[in-house]
Amino acid sequence: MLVDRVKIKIKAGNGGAGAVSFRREKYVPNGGPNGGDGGKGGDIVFETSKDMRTLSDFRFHKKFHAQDGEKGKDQNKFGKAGEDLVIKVPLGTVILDAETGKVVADLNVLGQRIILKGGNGGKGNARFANATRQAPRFATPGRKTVEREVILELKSIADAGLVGYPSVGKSTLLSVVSAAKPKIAEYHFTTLSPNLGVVSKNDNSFIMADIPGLIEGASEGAGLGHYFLRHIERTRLIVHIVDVSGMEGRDPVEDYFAIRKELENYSHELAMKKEIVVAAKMDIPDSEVGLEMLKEELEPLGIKIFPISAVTKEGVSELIDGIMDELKDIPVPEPLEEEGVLEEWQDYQDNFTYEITRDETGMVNVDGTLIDSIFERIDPEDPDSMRHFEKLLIDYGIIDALRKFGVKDGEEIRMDGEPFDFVD
Ligand SMILES: Nc1nc2c(ncn2[C@@H]2O[C@H](COP(=O)(O)OP(=O)(O)OP(=O)(O)O)[C@@H](O)[C@H]2O)c(=O)[nH]1
Ligand SMILES: [Mg+2]
Repeated sequence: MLVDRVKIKIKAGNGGAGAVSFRREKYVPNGGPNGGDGGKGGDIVFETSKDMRTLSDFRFHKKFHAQDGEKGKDQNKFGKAGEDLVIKVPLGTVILDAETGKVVADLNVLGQRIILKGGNGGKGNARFANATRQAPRFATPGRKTVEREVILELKSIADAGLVGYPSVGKSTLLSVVSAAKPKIAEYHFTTLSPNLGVVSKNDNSFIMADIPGLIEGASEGAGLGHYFLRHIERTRLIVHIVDVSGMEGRDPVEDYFAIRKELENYSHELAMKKEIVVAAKMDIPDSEVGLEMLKEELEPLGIKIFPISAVTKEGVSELIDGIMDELKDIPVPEPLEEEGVLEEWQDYQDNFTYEITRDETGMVNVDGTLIDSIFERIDPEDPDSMRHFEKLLIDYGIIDALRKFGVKDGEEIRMDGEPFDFVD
């Protein structure tokens, strides 16, 4: 089964916590603070590959968490940064926000792109020493990151897309004009997932996509047609292959219009793309008859027909010239517009800070934008909401941080100025 749409979870690494530690020297009873900063969490990086053709790697692997940064250490040593997690995807993969369906990123160029940034490490206590506070007993926690659920959707990037009924010779043509080695056989639906090949001639080249055969009703899902048509949504030129040999007992003119109808039903935009027609299997006797029928119907409509035989290679070179000629005048499609999701996510994360301090009276205070945002999400009158509140405190590492800070069971603390009893 073709896998070209998957839902996965991604999360950049948390920042490591800053350390609380003091110098220990011979004869020096109370050395200065020397707790180092925590390391930055690893990023989530997507890398496009032109050799990957499906998203099947994601069928069973759906959770991608980059490494957390290490905690800071004593002697002013920084914690190690978490390793980035590089996720390889086929060229042409679109990332959508699973919650809103918004376009997060359109990975339509070869290379790497950071999608989620790792959390910054917390600051060690060494950083908090000043003239009046010589022995700070606190450090800041690393920045926690948020897990995001995204949908990966593959929309192949190709200049020319081969469409047509099953067994008309699409894959055979691709194998003859490029280095691609698609499966070829006389039965229908030999091709089960799109194949890409680079076609080069003289100093020019373009990418050709071979998709599985279409049948009537493809636009409504017959033969998985819908999935396949997605792959040619972004091709610049449609190369419509019609078997004119009559060897399957079908009428080439009817075939042509039936496929046109499916393209139109799928999307008007797709149907509006420039198209050229290839009359295939010209080496077979009787194909001349089919070619004439097709010419008679299509030439008055201004449609160009290229007769070829992938077996004898007759007409193939002229077809490549013809495709290159058409592509000269068709602009490269713009990538999908990214809808500001990455900025929103980053913003959200950047604002997530909190600090634990102990004031002159000994009271522990927890403040910061993270606390604000948690309070925004709870209703103190509602027990369910308060359970959620506790869970959030645990998830964001605040309980742990308080415990490490030295808060004892039953001790009263203030969060955002509100009194709470710290109960483990
Ligand atoms: N005689 C002749 N046979 C051809 C030619 N091109 C393809 N064939 C044969 O037609 C059959 C189908 O070819 P494929 O290339 O697999 O067809 P397809 O359009 O990719 O088919 P699906 O992947 O099933 O949609 C194979 O048996 C090929 O050998 C040609 O130019 N001449
Ligand atoms: Mg095929």
